[in-house]
Amino acid sequence: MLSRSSSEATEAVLQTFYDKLEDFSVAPLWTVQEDVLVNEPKSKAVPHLWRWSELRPQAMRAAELVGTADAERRVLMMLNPGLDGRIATTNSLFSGLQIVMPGETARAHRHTPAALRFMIDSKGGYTTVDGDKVPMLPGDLILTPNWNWHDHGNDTDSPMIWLDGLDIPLVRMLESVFFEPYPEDVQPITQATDFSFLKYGAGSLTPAWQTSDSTHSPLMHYPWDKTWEALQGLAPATEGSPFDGVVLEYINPTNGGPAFPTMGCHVQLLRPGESTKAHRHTSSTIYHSVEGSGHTIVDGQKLSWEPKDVFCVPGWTYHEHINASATEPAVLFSFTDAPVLQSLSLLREQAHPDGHQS
Ligand code: GTQ
Repeated sequence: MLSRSSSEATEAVLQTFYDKLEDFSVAPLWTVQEDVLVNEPKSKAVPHLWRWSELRPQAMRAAELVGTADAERRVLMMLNPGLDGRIATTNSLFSGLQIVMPGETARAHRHTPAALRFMIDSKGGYTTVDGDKVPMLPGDLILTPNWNWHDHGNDTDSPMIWLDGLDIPLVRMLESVFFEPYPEDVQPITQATDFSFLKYGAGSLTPAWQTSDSTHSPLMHYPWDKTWEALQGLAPATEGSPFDGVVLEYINPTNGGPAFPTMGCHVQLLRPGESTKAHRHTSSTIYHSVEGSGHTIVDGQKLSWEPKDVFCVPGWTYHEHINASATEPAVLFSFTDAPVLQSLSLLREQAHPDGHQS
């Protein structure tokens, strides 16, 4: 009969042994076992809300003080207060507020972190993505996948401000960051304007003469009018998700997959007075309220959002959304690292046992 063994070693003897082990760059697992193999995840990131009313003036101030010749990208990073200054908004995701002033360009470059832009304020302007000039109007989602050249330009008379979403913390952790400036400030436009939208924007009608085998969506532009039309059309006809209301994913039109292998994007409509049930998942999420006001309860904490605010839900924290208005819908855009967890068999989801948090 085999059994678990005991030892008589004293604390002092053990400590001497542990100190000695350091000489060989090893350490005992058994003293830290419970820190490593936790029963369930506990993110160091905390629920947090960034107010548009506070950030917009700071972005305008940044535009006064710093030019795009000095700042490769004029971005105010949203740093999670729980992450000790790490360049991260949740454990794996980054978001920032980028501003491009009338007449400015942000020069062409490419990098391995993938980026998405959700347009907040603009009367036009564009991002060129690998030769495709993509217009940017409020509510538009624009993708700049891993290693695609991109430069931003504002040829209007009003500031462009948008939400950036990148997988920077994940790519840094994987030690796979590469960056390259384009030889010129602005890359040439090699396609018809908004070419990816012309080619793939119909969604259910895609080019039949070729296949796309890229791991990201070949569609770089998801214009707001189409998004809004889809939400408006569907909302009266269905209950939607108990956790997210009428929630739609921005998909890769060629295979139904997420926008990027590392990040998925969603938009959701909460009907007037709607409150969702609470759930949690190992993926983390960054939200931006497109319109409407309400609150999201995250880990028992109430985050009250107004139009254009940004907030984050760390992984494995219960959350539920409430549209505070009795008459107006609320719309939230969000992005998530769920595709990463999904592809590694690490995506878990759990409904709150009581339906709602107390
Ligand atoms: O627009 O290319 O928020 O390179 C961070 C890094 C945006 C961009 C960010 C970037 C960009």
